[in-house]
Amino acid sequence: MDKSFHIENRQDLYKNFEEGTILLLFAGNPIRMSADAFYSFYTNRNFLYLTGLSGSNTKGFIFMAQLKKTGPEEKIYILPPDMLAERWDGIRLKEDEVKELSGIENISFIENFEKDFHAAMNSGAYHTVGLDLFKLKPGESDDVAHSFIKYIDYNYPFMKTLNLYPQIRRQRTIKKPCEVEAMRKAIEITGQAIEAMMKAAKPGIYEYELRACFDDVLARDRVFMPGFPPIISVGENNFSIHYDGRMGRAEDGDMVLNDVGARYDEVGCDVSRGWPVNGKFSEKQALLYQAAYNTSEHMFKIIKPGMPMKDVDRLAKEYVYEELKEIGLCQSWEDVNKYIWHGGAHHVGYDTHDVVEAQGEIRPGMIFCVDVGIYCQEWGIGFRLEDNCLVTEDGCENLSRDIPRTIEEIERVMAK
Ligand SMILES: [Mn+2]
Repeated sequence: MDKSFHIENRQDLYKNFEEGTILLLFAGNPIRMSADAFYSFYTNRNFLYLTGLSGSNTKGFIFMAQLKKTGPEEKIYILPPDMLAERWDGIRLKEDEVKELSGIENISFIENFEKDFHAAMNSGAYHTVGLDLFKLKPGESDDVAHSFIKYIDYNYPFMKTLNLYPQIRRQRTIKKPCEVEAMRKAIEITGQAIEAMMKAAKPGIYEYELRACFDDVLARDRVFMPGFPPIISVGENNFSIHYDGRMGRAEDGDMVLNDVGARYDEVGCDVSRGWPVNGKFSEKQALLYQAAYNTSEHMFKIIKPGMPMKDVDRLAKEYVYEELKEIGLCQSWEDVNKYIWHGGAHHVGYDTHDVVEAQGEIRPGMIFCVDVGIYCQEWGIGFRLEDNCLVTEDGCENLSRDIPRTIEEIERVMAK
């Protein structure tokens, strides 16, 4: 992503806060797995959105913006060069690289942060510090921002604090053209990987073999970490929505489920396809798949700006119900819950379940999933059809439409 994107994100953020506010964002710290082993470091996405910096060499970085009368003053605190540490953990980002990626001119070393912050607190020029105070659940353990707010409360009790998260979330709701472009590339790579799995499939194949196929295609496009842990399941395992195993073996007549997404420029997509491992839909599979497909097509026809976001799941469910009634599986509305286990209209972007403000109406520039899952345990058939929908000025575009999705397209790809 060009740094102009991140510069604009910061400018948009500053507009919402008064002079005399300090904004602080932390890249985060590695989380310990066991003994002296750590989980792969993953840069806080709001930090990335505002600075353009991510990856294992951003551990511990801090971004500070001081909103002064003369305008915002920005600074990034990075780790200093350290020959011995870099020998083990890899080369650290240099000052000029950080400047180039972020568009922030003022770079300092992390050891200076406390001193600078103390000086700002005692300068009399600031009344508020804003931090990203997101927590998924109230009882969740503190991250670096939550720990730091306690430090502020203790050392500078006169200072007000506020949560930047709602404003950043508001900004992330509408995607800029460069994000849409990155999303298109992520989807293109994902499509190649799904097609490769379709072509490799045959009765007897294991989930781990399909997974290896997926990883291989992504790696060729230098995507070493997908947007989220891929869900690649077969047969009965398709009934576990967030399945995490790899040892399932596809028997002749089983369906394969892929709920996967590559990332490009850190922007991730989320696409699901369900298809028969033997390359030919059975009669029952075709009936259910066509129901999901018709529903999805219907949704892409009606989604447009102004429609309430919550209607996407509701209307999809109502449409599937009509389809299942036609097939004879549903007699009354209550029956539909036997087959529809989830909605799926979540936004995508830097996060797979993207951080947005989406309670209200659909607006141009939003990208969210249209996900139709049908789980018919009595027939042993479960799958979902999930595509990524870009809202345009007068309707929407199915960004993942080129990834095989009709019965004919899937059977044609698998016949090759
Ligand atoms: Mn999804």
